[in-house]
Amino acid sequence: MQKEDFVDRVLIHVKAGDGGNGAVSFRREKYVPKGGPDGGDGGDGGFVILRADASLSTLLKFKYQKKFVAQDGQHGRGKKQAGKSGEDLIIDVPVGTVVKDAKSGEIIADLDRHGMMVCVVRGGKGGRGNVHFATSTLRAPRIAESGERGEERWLELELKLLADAGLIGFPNVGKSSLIAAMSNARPKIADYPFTTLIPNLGVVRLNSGMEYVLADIPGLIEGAHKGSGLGNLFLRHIERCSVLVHVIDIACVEGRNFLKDYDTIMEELSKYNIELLKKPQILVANKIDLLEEDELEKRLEKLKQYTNREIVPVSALTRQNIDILKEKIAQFVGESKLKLKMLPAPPFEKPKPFKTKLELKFDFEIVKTKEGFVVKGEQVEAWLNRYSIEHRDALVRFLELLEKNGLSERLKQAGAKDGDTVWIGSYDFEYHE
Ligand SMILES: Nc1nc2c(ncn2[C@@H]2O[C@H](COP(=O)(O)OP(=O)(O)OP(=O)(O)O)[C@@H](O)[C@H]2O)c(=O)[nH]1
Ligand SMILES: [Mg+2]
Repeated sequence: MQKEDFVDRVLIHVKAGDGGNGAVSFRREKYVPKGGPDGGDGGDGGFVILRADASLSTLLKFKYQKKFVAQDGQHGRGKKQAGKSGEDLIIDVPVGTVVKDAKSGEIIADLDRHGMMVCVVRGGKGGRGNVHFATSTLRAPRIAESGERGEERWLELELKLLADAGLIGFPNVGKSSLIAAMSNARPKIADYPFTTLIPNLGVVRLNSGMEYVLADIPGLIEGAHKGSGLGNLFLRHIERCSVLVHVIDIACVEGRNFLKDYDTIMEELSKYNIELLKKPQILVANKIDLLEEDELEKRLEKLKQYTNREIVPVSALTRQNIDILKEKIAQFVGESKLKLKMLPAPPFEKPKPFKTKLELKFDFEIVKTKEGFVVKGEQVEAWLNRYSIEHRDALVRFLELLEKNGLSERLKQAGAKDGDTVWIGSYDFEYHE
């Protein structure tokens, strides 16, 4: 498996808020027996929005939460009071997350900039209150719109795991042992060079909740930039890490010279791509458990003088200073992520709330059942959802509309006789020719 194949993938379900219903209400004043309509509008449902955040590195949090629901809009009330709109729900995902519709596989967005946002489901439009329905002939309208349901869908989130930091160094210095001590990765560890043949990724999590992705990269040797020991392949992976963690065997178990080791690795980096030397680099002196304290001090001092870099002495074996190293890398990763955050995100425009389109001319079916004749159709459902026909004027208006679209004629064709029952939604009436 190549590093390109380390993919985090999760399915989540998102639902936007429903719109609130419009109110049917009439003014009540002293000495005015029947005031005009004053039912306010329902609020719009909240949207669900995904936002890229450079401080995140993985999709792990979605293993624990998969359902996301934005707030509903509130219903309208009397005295023309509009219902409050539902709050939008913003879900933060790592930069680099590709958002797909889980059903169709269609790519909705590629969130590759910090702060970039995409609306994945629209809140339902709030219904209008009866104030909007007064006309010269209908002064006290008992009719209002219901709120629309918010959209919902399953999403697939996919993230190519890119290592924030990479462990580099000679073979056998303890890179795999270190990633095993710091993260969830469980690579093969053995006392011979070139144990690791492909990069391993691990997620390091700190007590603060911060997390980053660490790569264990196979050992480099002299001539790596020319391809020795597949080094050029591994150097390509190193190019993609923002922080380098350079591991040195300070105990020099194989009679190595740690200063020379340091130089060799630095030279291979620079020969492959001089830009690699500009990456933030932490020096890790591993295997300190093998040295007496005096000897260790002497060697660390020498290394410091020679490299002029910050050094973290650790032991992957005894875990001494592992937590300090985790924090140190986190600090470097945090700084490099800060730079990512400076890049401007493309502008975000929130779409309009969702509202079903209602047609004045439409077709429908008459289905004969034991209970009577049922009027059915997509637009019939849409109209019934928009207007609750327990309000008298809404019912009258809808029956008129159905009649214009040929209701009586269709019922007759279907074999309806005087006295038969006809169903429209939950409303039933008797058919007369
Ligand atoms: N005493 C001691 N031994 C260690 C320490 N860290 C690693 N080792 C040993 O060093 C050997 C090599 O460790 P690995 O983690 O496989 O080294 P590597 O750098 O991943 O090696 P390659 O994959 O070959 O590049 C193993 O025998 C480890 O047990 C340490 O801190 N102290
Ligand atoms: Mg290894």
